[in-house]
Amino acid sequence: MSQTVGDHILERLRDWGVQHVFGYAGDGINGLLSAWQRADNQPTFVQARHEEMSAFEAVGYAKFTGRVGVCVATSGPGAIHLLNGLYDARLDHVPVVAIVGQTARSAMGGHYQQEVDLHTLFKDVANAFCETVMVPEQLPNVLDRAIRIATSRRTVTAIVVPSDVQELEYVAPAHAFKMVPSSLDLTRSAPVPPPAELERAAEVLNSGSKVAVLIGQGARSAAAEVTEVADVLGAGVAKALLGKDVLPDDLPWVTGSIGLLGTRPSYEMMMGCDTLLVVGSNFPYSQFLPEYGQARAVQVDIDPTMVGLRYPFEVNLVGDAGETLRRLLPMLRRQDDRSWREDLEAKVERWWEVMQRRAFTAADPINPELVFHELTPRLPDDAIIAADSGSAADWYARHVRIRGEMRASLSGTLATMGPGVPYVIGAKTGHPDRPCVALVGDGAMQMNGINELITIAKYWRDWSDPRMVIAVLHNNDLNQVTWELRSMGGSPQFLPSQQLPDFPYAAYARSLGLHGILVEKPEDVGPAWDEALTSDRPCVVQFVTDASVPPIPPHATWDQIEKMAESVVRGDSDRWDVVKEGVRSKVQEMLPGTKDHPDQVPPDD
Ligand SMILES: Cc1ncc(C[n+]2csc(CCOP(=O)(O)OP(=O)(O)O)c2C)c(N)n1
Ligand SMILES: [Mg+2]
Repeated sequence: MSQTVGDHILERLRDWGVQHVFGYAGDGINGLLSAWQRADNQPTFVQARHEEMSAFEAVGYAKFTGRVGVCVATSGPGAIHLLNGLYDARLDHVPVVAIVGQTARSAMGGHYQQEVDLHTLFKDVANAFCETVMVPEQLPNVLDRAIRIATSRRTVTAIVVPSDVQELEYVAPAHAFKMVPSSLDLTRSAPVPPPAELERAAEVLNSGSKVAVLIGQGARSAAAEVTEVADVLGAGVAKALLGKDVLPDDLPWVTGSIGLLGTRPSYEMMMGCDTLLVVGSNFPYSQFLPEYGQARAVQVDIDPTMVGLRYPFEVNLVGDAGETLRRLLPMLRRQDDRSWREDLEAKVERWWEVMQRRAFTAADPINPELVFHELTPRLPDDAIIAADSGSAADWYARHVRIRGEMRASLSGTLATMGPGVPYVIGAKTGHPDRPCVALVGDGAMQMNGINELITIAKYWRDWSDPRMVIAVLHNNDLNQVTWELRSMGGSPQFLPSQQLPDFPYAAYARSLGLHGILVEKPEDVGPAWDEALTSDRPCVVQFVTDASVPPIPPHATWDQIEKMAESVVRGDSDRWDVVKEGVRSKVQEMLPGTKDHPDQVPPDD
């Protein structure tokens, strides 16, 4: 039976095991859409409100399922809208394939409607592979390469299909000159460094007595090996943001997040170590790693182009994290002096006490830290969690304690606003049986999350477990940037850029047939989480939070904290009268006692 190019693209996607495609319609892909109808919607088309959301959904799907994410958009404006989501994928090393339309071949170059130079548009984001299908015989090769390259290099690829080509009859490549055949198979490979390189790494690691380990998402399949290495070396393990769910936080030697959003124990471990092992992480902020020359360092990464970037490593092992560590382990000598590790464990224990204390510090009306603190014990073991960029990322990084089968992510490298809600839509599409939680600021909700609630309302009945909670930090402020302005820009708050208009998030959710809860009192925070996490439908919880609670970085000195507090007090708007008494006193409440190691002070009681 004859097939169009559109039919063939969908068949080939099915052959690759692609079950869902995230997209938005337009006449640049009409040929594909009519093929979709003939294909009885297989793979399933998931419709967003905006192509950027389709791309984010593909990223969330790929992050939480480990499969390739596929998104589709029309030519011109649709392709342009995809861009930010595609960059999110590319920067976080997530495999995503974009399929976009283009004007018909007869009009190309004619300054035609919705014709933009898609190769130039995608030149950077899809630099690994971007190809236009001009004749049917280019398929299946172009599609296969797009999937294979995206998957094996964990990156973004793009296929451009002019609208008239989508409707041509598909003709397979012939066994002939200038024809390129193709095949479907993709096997996983796990490269390992040669024994001599492993010996060099082992020598470095065995020479230290205070070993710090930093893991990222590249260690995902190596949790057991990292655990064993850390045990043998008597090390603590810090986690880069994208590696937050690689190891649970109930292990006493896991120091938690690192960096500006990180924990004090991670910071102190890095500042005090004499040896550093980085596994599967491209954590960019070298000021949170040991002083240059302080530590001998080894890196393990699967990508030879990503090693040696962040620290003057002595040995850069290129290989699969699990396989490499498995081969390294027999070469490592057990550290008998456990004092470094015991000291780290004590710091971690104290840190959680500090977190608890911070969460219960009074605020007006709700301390955002309390929202995250109350969430953690209520999270189901199999929850999937997404945080948006904004102060939510701070509280997520520090307060959410990973355990069980939980998965969690955010836009780690692009740090874009907006992926929180679409990530969990992508997650639910891949795992309809798992509860999902998105932690999102009001700015991000107004940017796009509100619209994407419509998508949730459209699809939630298809999910076998309907639980999806969208938690909104309603602080009427672009708070993260406000604090950045205060601590780095020296400006109290520039209201014309920072202040946000009000919006009834919970009531709006209810108007869509979802559940919505407005929380205005600290004592209602826990019960609201309970209600949301047991709801029979997706639920928006609108937490009215205090914008004056400072996201204190782990390395902040007392002076810096006081400066942040003063910057609020200096704020000249009436709105800030509420906090006049000050973040200063609040900060002091949170960090009683000492100017030297504020975060390390145990609670008074
Ligand atoms: C697309 C995009 N625009 C702007 C920024 C800069 N930015 C980072 S966090 C933030 C504020 C987020 O505000 P909101 O969502 O209300 O969260 P809050 O910090 O108030 O909790 C901004 C503007 C960004 N990261 N991404
Ligand atoms: Mg906000």
